[in-house]
Amino acid sequence: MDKALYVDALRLMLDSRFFEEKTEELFKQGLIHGTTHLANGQEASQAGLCMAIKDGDWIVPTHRCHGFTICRGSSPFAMFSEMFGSAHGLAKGLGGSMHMPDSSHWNLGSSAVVGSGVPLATGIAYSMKRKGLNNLSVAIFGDGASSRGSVHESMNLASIWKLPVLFYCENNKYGMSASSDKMVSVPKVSDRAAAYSMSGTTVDGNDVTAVYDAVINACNHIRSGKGPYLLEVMTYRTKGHSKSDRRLYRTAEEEAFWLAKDPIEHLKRLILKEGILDQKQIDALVSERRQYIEDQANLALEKASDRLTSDQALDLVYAKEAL
Ligand SMILES: Cc1ncc(C[n+]2csc(CCOP(=O)(O)OP(=O)(O)O)c2C)c(N)n1
Repeated sequence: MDKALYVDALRLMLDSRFFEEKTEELFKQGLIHGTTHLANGQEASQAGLCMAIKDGDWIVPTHRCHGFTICRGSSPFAMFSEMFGSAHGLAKGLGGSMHMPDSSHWNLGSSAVVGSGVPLATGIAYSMKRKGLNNLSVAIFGDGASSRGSVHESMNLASIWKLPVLFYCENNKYGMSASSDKMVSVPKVSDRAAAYSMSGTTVDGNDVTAVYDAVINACNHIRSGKGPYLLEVMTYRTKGHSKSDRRLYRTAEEEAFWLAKDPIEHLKRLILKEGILDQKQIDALVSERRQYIEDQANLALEKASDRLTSDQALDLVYAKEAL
């Protein structure tokens, strides 16, 4: 990653972190309903991927989608609105935290069904190949999802048909309470690439520069017609799986180890070391981004009662002819 991009990466990562912090606060205040999956600690994976792909490349995220959605370019106002159930939301308030599609930013959105986005991304890649486009799709999935049949079927077909798809495994060490060390039968998820005659590798997912470089490399491979690529990024979710998780399945020592590897603090140190910004400028950027997210949340809250009528909602859910 060119040093000129470091500050852009920090800005995106701060927006993602503050979005998660604000979301947690709003949940605790009872202003958001349902559930949510926070990705604190995974910001380098989200920013590194989204900065390295191009306009027209589609992503299909997971239930832990907020950071990817922000980094792909969606408005935090529309994302907060979605969680408030308002008509200003990305899915007009009908989806909530796990369903934030945004076609204007090439984001198909996600679903609660673990691993279900992978065949969809593979289908997008098939369509791109048929149309002769030089774009690709990114199938984002977790270490837990990596054991699902839909993921293996997609990899097999993508390899046979040499589809332009990046299989992007965000390994945050756990699928709910199950450690990937115990639940995945190979040392690294990227080892699975060989079984599908694909290229693949594993990188430090808490170092945005490593993620970015690895994605660029994978995309060059895919765009040159060599077929799909499996990239695994190693990271850690510092919060629980969802809002009710007390994290009893892991130790305080393990959490402290990963907190010391915080991707945002790592990038700040790099920016200081390279003399790109000084501490005062970093602090100013942090305050600016915190305030930006706060303002977006407040605006969404002010307009939260602008809801679809039930007729408008039904028009969106069912095709007119079907009614
Ligand atoms: C098909 C299916 N099986 C089980 C679940 C319940 N479930 C929700 S999230 C999750 C863990 C997913 O882990 P991973 O793929 O590693 O993603 P992460 O939550 O760590 O981001 C499970 C098992 C589900 N939603 N869908």
